Amino acid sequence: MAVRAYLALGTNIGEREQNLLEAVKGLQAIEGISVVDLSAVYETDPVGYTDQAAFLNMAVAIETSLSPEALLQSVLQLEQELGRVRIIRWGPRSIDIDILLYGEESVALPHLHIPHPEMTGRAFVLVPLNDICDQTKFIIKGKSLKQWLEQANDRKGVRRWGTLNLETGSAHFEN
Ligand code: GSY
Repeated sequence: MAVRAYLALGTNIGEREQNLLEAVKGLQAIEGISVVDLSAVYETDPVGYTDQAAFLNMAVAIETSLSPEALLQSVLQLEQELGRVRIIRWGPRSIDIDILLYGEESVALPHLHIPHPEMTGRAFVLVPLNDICDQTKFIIKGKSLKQWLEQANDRKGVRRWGTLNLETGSAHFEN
């Protein structure tokens, strides 16, 4: 049975919109994954290590027949195939793909935690996710995503940038 899962994509090295497009196309090409919705693309101030370039972030909804672990392996492999470059921990990277939600399941393995443990404090994750996800359905650490979004204090650092069109394989910059 297919499960709806949500992924977060981020990039701040190279042709950022191309990196996102390649990642979405790559996800679509994986057996057992069907991309069903895309958020808008947001330009976001770096969080954590702040002395680095702005990111483009977005969220992707998929339907998947893969288990959480198989999904993680597929995503890690895709990052490698896309030539993921990450210079330092918390630093610049060409593509990052994180599993945020896998249905309403919780996963607690040494190498995989779902819901993603850091998603509730990151406006660069919550704002895109809000485009494509029912914000009242998922309760994480006792609060709905709507509540987490309302209390996210770095929302000003998240600006709508444009959209991706999977059918035409193009990015549309809005400003
Ligand atoms: O966790 C993903 C990598 N990352 C990001 C990001 O994707 N966006 C923003 N705005 N800041 C970030 N800091 C890190 S690390």
